[in-house]
Amino acid sequence: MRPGGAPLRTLAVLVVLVFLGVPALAAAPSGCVPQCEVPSAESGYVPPATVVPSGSNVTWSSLDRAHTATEPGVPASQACVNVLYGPAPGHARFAIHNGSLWAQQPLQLEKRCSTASLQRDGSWLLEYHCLYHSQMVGFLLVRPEASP
Ligand SMILES: [Cu+2]
Repeated sequence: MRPGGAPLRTLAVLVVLVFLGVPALAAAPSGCVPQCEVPSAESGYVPPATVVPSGSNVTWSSLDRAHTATEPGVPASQACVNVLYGPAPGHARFAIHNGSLWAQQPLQLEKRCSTASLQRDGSWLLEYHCLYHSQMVGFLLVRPEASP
């Protein structure tokens, strides 16, 4: 990772979240913004930032080849989310409880997202990336309210 990369990306995601998140959240407080499915390609996750209420399932789908959505900074085997997807979409459920953000993939135990950061409003921000394509970086903001 180049020096200064993380702060720049954090700034970029905040701009994205303010741009698409706030007005849309006012209109639909309990849904995903803009949606709970993240299509992606080697060029990146689309959109790079998604806002979901706690308890939501997020789906990643591929427009080209195999990708992952993986918590960075920890071994992949310990990552709270390490979704491999390609021809078939991949899924994980995100929930806030016990003072942390947790993720659960189908047929796996729920794992704590140790790299997620708590925001002032009680939301948790999780950065994720693709293990195969270093330019693919995404963000998930999980809001504390329960899913409908
Ligand atoms: Cu990839």
